[in-house]
Amino acid sequence: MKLQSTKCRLFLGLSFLLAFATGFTNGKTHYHEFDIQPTAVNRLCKTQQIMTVNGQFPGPTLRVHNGDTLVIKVKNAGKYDISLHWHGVRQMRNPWADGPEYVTQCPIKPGGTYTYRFTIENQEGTLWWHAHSKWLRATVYGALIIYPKPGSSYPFPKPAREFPLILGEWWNRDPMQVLRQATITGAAPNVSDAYTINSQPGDLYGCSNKDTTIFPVAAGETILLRIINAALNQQLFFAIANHQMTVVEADAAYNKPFTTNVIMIAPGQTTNVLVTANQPQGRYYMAATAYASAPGVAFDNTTTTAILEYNSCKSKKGSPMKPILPQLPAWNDTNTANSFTAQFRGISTGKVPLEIDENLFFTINLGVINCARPSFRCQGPNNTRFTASMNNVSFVFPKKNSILQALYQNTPGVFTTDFPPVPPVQFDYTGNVSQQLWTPVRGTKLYKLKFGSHVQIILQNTNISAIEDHPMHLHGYHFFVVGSGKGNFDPKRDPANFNLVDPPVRNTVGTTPGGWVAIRFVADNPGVWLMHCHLDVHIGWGLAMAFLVENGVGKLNSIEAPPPMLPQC
Ligand SMILES: *[C@@H]1O[C@H](CO)[C@@H](O)[C@H](O)[C@H]1NC(C)=O
Ligand SMILES: *[C@@H]1O[C@H](CO)[C@@H](O)[C@H](O)[C@H]1NC(C)=O
Ligand SMILES: *[C@@H]1O[C@H](CO)[C@@H](O)[C@H](O)[C@H]1NC(C)=O
Ligand SMILES: *[C@@H]1O[C@H](CO)[C@@H](O)[C@H](O)[C@H]1NC(C)=O
Ligand SMILES: *[C@@H]1O[C@H](CO)[C@@H](O)[C@H](O)[C@H]1NC(C)=O
Ligand SMILES: *[C@@H]1O[C@H](CO)[C@@H](O)[C@H](O)[C@H]1NC(C)=O
Ligand SMILES: [Cu+2]
Repeated sequence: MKLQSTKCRLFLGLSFLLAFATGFTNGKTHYHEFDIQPTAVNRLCKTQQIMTVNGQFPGPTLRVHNGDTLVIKVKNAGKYDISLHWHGVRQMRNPWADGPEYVTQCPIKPGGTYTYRFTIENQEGTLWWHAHSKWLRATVYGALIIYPKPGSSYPFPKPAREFPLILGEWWNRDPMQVLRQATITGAAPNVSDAYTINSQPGDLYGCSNKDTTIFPVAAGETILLRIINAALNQQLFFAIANHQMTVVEADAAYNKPFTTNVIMIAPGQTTNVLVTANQPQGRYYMAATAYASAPGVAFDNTTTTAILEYNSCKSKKGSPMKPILPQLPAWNDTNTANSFTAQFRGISTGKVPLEIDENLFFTINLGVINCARPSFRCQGPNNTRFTASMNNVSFVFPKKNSILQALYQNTPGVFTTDFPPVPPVQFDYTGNVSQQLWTPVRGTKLYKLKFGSHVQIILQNTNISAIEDHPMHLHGYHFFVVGSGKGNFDPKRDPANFNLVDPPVRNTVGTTPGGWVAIRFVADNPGVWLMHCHLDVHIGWGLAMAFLVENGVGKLNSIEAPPPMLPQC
């Protein structure tokens, strides 16, 4: 007995030392195998082959606690190159696990394998994972739920039940073919045929009746919906008939709770809401439809539904009662979208940087490439090809290597570090922009940040070819959203109105159409980190850039060594 307890103490001491040395409290390690495979599914009266993980659509839900480690072995049994991104996970010093193809890794080729290994450090809430290769994320996505550390709890009463609620977008075609066609013609890609909730379009579409997603509740209880917008190209409004939602968390950061009838959620964002079943027993539609901010730009104007179903509401004869539809805002209701977003107030996720070392100003532009003469490849407006840029640089993803591998191996010729900190030309960004400014330059340009620097970025929406809300996502970080406004940012007047007290924390933020948004963060995570519009149609046109955050002093402030078996390009 005595011997055993000494051994035990020794073991405890050792594991404590180990945890201390690696900088983590010891969480659990979760092992998963993700097989990327073609899978036949039936939607909208049609059976179609799509790419999935393990044949599941949506893909597997990952459930972990803050402090846990994930080891995910990805095998590509599909026909396309692929990589996976763990959206919103900070990946401290570990950009190797971030996933965007040609940025932090070469894609996993058909038949290939790559193991992502990463630890959740000081994050809790709802995140998600998705393919980060071309348009594969249309069907390759799933929820990543991070519970508080064992022994700690949510900053709100524990809900009776929890559900992931993933909004998606469905084409009656292989999304890769939709992208391919647009890439050839230079025109905008076809809009989707349906939106989905947990991969089901719902019964407002033909032949989706029996497959509608049901969320069961018991009268009186409060449930937590972990809402994720996994749609490829569309911001969405979401509402539940006769029920209010209390927003408690977004992008894995808690906020001061507020109550609303409708939420607006952009691709890349997550929003956790509490819903109390305080209505007469019954069935209530939950519905999502487009918030399409750009006048004149085609969009999918259909509505997806799921059903909030009180347990005892099935009518005696067995045929369920017809649900009530919620009222959703008009597709162009920017005021509702903005006033929803404006309600977010953060609760302490670190300190807001007050002094700024890097004062950056990035324009977010659509644009066109003029063609010498009309051709099959120039089917954009007025015989052009669509393009997009930040600070007039249209981002080119390298092909021969990933940026991070090139950085690590010191391979020249893959990227440059001359991304401009401010627009090369100043103009009235949100006014009537001269067509001479519409065509950007192309390049793989990064912006270098010193480790630990305090960064502010003004993301300025522009009216180059169209005014549109772009949800901008930054990898490897979450950031404080300290301000936003209409028109052109005014560096003299606007900073006085910044919220430096309780700004919300996000990893994806909209740039209001014809306006600007200001974000701040501390560059404490060395690596190569992509920043891009989360409308995939715009990434393909070049609406992206990347940061190169330099190493700090010492091993614990430097990029870790790459894992074995990195895919090669
Ligand atoms: C796009 O839509 C057009 C018009 O409906 C159709 O002819 C074309 O086949 C579609 N292309 C793809 C790739 O879905
Ligand atoms: C949706 O689009 C279709 C086809 O363009 C159009 O006929 C219909 O009026 C639109 N509906 C709404 C609600 O905008
Ligand atoms: C939204 O579009 C409708 C036409 O569908 C139009 O009547 C209305 O004025 C628009 N609202 C805004 C705020 O632009
Ligand atoms: C169409 O393109 C031509 C040639 O580039 C240009 O002169 C003209 O202004 C353009 N018109 C519009 C409406 O964009
Ligand atoms: C945006 O530019 C277009 C011309 O491309 C112009 O017609 C429109 O008035 C501009 N919008 C604003 C708000 O100035
Ligand atoms: C972008 O650069 C191109 C090439 O120098 C130039 O023609 C265009 O006017 C620039 N546009 C802007 C918005 O800076
Ligand atoms: Cu965009």
